[in-house]
Amino acid sequence: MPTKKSGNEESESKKIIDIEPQKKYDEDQFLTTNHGLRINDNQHSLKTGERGGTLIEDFILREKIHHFDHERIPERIVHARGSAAHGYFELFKPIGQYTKARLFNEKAVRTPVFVRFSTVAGSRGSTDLARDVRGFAVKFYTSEGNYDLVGNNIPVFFIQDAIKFPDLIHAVKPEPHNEIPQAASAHDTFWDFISLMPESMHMIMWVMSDRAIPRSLRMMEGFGVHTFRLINDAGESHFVKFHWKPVLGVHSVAWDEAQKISGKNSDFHRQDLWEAIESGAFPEWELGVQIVPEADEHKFDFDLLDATKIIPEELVPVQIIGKMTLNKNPDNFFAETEQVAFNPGHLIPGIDITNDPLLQGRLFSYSDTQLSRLGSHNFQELPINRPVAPVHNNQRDGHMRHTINTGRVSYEPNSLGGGCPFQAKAKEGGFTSFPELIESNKIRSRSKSFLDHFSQARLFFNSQSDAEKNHLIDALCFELGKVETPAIRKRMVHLLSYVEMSLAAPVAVYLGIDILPVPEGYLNRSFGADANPEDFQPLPVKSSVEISDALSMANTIKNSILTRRIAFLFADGVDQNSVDSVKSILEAQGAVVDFVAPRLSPVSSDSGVEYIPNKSFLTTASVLYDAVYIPGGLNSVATLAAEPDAIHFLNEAFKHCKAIAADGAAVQVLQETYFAKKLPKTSGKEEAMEKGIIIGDDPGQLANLFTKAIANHRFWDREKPEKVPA
Ligand code: HDE
Repeated sequence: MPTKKSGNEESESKKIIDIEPQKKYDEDQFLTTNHGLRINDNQHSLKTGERGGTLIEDFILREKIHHFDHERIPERIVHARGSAAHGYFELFKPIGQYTKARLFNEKAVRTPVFVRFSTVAGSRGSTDLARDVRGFAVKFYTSEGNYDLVGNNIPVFFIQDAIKFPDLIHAVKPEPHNEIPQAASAHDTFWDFISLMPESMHMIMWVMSDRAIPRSLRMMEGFGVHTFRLINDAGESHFVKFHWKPVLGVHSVAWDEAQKISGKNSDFHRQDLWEAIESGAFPEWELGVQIVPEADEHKFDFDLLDATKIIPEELVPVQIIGKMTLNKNPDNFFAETEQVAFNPGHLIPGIDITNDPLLQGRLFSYSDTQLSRLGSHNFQELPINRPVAPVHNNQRDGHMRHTINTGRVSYEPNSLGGGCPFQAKAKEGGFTSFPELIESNKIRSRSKSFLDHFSQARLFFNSQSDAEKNHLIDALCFELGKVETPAIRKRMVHLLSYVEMSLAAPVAVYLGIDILPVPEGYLNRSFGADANPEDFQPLPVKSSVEISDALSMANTIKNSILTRRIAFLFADGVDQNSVDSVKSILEAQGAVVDFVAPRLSPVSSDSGVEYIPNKSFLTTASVLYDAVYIPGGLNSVATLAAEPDAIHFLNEAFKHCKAIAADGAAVQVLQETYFAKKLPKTSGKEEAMEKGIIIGDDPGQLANLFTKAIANHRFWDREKPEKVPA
């Protein structure tokens, strides 16, 4: 619909009329100090005369500045940059046969959740589009206490034992002498470490794939990573892996695009999440579980306790049991997103941990890190961390205590407090750890069942589409190309050759390295000083599953354009019908349309109706959109054809394999692009669809074909053969 005024302008002027009188007369709105004193001058400090020095007695100034000086808390050592939202979880399919957790038994209950997504390596102010793992941490506020599923968007991890975590993070973070590079793994220390840790090879495949540069936080999977236990009423245990499957499918951007987005809008993911929720397009994920009976623990060719392994879905299918919806943005970033404190040890009855040595180390780390970050063990009392289940215990005092505990009893057992609070029996909801039988020596070692480091890396690589394989190879060329130490590059290429020659060879050619056999005893440093290195050589295992469709994003859901951003490029004289009809069809399916013009001043259409551009070529960029449309209109088309910024916009969209549509009357603009010679001769044909370029004279038909092309996400197949400069 054409508008005379943008939506923003209207609500802006309305706000002033509505809120101003209320502010003036509402007594609660007076500015006060933190002890409640009303302030009558927030413009001047107290001075010895108009031009005199400031008096130390100005307690109002002192309080304000002191509070300000202490506004920052230490950022998280990892996962510092995050974006979060509130929502709820609904169960479709109770799984009482496996777990007594009410969360997974009560269909009628909507369990509130708070979810924080994050990058790992970058600081709080770093870019969203770094090549990195994404944190996917969910806090369920259940009636039995908070349950935290603190996962990632990648189902495996770099290391097998928690004792290597500080080494890994020191290696990936900016190098300590010069704090370079920020939020990037493409540097010597990271690859030095990785090249000496063959166990990381499966994770490296995921991190070098497009999974590490998601299109949106709303379009990525989540995984619990470790194998956990579910315990039912009878006390029986089943192993479980948790999966979050995004309803919009799993989609990524191109690496060149990711780097450009980092410059054009480093808050790209944060803003995307925020705007989707504000617009009512609530992000959704289905929760799936892979269940393995206790008796099948040793049935697989990998160890369930090894966090560098997945359970291929071909071996154990993912059963969908519920759905999570995020429907509310935080009110305050610091109070909620920054202060939320997750902990894999926040368990509820019916869910328990396993002996995964990576998980075991995490159990200690999270509460410890909260202490240094939030300053006190009373962080559980912060509103965002408070459980909805009542808290009764004898823990007392400490910094910043909020609770006012009454009475004289803070010990148990007691008679003076009537014995309260009582311990709960298991049937009263008390937590009992799974009584796993343990018969072993105290030992620093690793199970031989952890020594296969390559079979699942190979499974991942071989399961990718050709375009995905190319991206992975390109990512390795980029990352290792940034490494300056030749020996590190060599070691990495050797390791890659253990994964798959068709992966290692192009990387070796790019780097100009020969693939040589790896010296004996070198491949695994995960042995102690007194151990025999021979005992720790990687096992040459072949995965029983050779291709897994679930591992390729080419097989993801591609049936929706909900929340996809489409740029309409136009100028004065644009054909109104060509704009309105395509826009209404796209918007009816939930897409978001931005008008992009050479200037921000109103654009008059051929019918005289004015459009207010949301963006100009100066304030936005092709990389911030999923698709581009050029409506007709003689003058508009002529202006754009002569506008280098518009042509660059289109060339970039083509380079990043996006859908591009043009009214039949706008072909002149396309003809100015680098990809002009690849344009289909006829409109609306299969051939056009295959390339993702749609040209048509009938706006309705064009919009429908365009919709299919946008839902397809990207036309990766045209990337290499039809590469254009942009
Ligand atoms: Fe974490 N991790 N981690 N981690 N992790 C933290 O806790 C740690 C690991 C994950 O949005 C820290 O509160 C160790 C695996 C997420 O607030 C810290 C080890 C997985 C988040 C910590 C791991 C994760 C964290 C830093 C190896 C996927 C962000 C701030 C044993 C299953 C949560 C904090 C949020 C955060 C330690 C490995 C996920 C330092 C020691 C594996 C999503 O405690």
